Amino acid sequence: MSRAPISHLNLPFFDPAHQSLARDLSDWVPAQTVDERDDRRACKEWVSRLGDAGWLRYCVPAAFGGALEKMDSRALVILRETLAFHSPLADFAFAMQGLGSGAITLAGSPEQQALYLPAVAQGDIIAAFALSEADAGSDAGAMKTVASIASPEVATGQNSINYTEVTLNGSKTWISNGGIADFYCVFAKTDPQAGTRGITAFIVDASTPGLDASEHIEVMAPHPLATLQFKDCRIPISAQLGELNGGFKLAMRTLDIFRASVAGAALGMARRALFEAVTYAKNRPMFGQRLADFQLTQAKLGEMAALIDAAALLTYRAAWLRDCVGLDTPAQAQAYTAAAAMAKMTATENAQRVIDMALQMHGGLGVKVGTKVESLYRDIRSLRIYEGATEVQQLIIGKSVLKS
Ligand code: COS
Repeated sequence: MSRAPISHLNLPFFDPAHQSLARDLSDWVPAQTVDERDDRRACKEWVSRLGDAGWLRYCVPAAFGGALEKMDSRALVILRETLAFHSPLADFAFAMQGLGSGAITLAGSPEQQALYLPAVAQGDIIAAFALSEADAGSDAGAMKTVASIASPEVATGQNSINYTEVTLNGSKTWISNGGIADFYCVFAKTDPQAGTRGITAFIVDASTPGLDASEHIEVMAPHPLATLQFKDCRIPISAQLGELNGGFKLAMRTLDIFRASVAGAALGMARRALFEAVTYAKNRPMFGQRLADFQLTQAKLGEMAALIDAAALLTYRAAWLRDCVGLDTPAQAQAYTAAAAMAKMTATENAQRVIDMALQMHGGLGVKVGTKVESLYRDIRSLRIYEGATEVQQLIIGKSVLKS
């Protein structure tokens, strides 16, 4: 397998450091052989390898064992694009370490950051982000999981002390890394009447009594995914992440960082599909010539390449806006949120089309289980749904257009 293409990294969005990051990772990934038949075991192995090789250090800031002073969106995009080109499961393992710990990077106390982030960056512990519920996917604010905060008197011999604890009750679903994670960043209602302004984040260690993460969900492109049940799950108040009732905005800010990187993953899969299509078209004899010699094939390849480049430019623009323009003013933050939504929507939708065209070009081989285009066809599908479905991205962009 040749390495993922990197010539597009000459675009002005990138620094020489990004180019060498892509080159180094493009050399490293194809040299890894991971048996991916058991997705949970394989995901743990990818986390461990990505940690040992230092790639997970891009998921956290330098103060806590990260590679760079602050999280760099362009590096995240490049890492995900390159990993997804070779192995969508490796990309998943990488991305979930970042998404699962992102809220701690953004809002954790120094103690929480020191406890979790270096271990995430080493691949020693596995992170997960627990926002969605059965009836609260796109409408994240409609969640029903409740976190009750109380300070019961605890008897200690002759004295009693006041100990503030949080009790979680409810259920989360579609939780990536569910069942293999060591901790979950859980979002729950602390003021159920206050809508999105009544949600708080908490860090819940997987071994906490009252948390059951054993319900694995089988999906068309297998990866670790589970439903979590919280039954009188008690955690100390020190597990609160960020401000009381500030959880919804924290979730949105965390998703904002990673939405541009989902676009990067989609790009990697689309580039791989184009590579497979070109290789096949050049080698497949048909009607006395090669498949690639037909104008119909050339037109399709042209369309695929243009769809990829359009997605790439939006993706790199979003990452560059975050890294180089910043989010300091409301206008900058709004511009970035809309740009990340455009990137995620366009890259995932275009990748689905590109992969479908590549599969069609392969004819019967395209639907044969085990061919690369067949697995890409399944791998890409969930990217149009998770971390904000295409329809949610349209809504975010539309709201931004109206505001501006
Ligand atoms: N950054 C910071 N704050 C944000 C924000 C962002 N990107 N997006 C929204 N907010 C703030 C708003 O400014 C608003 O603040 P105030 O209460 O001070 O007014 C608050 O959050 C609520 O925002 P809004 O009214 O837009 O919330 P909605 O309930 O209408 O939801 C969408 C908006 C649909 C965009 C949101 O629910 C969403 O992103 N849903 C998809 C969730 C998702 O990605 N799920 C997948 C989980 S991971 S696989």
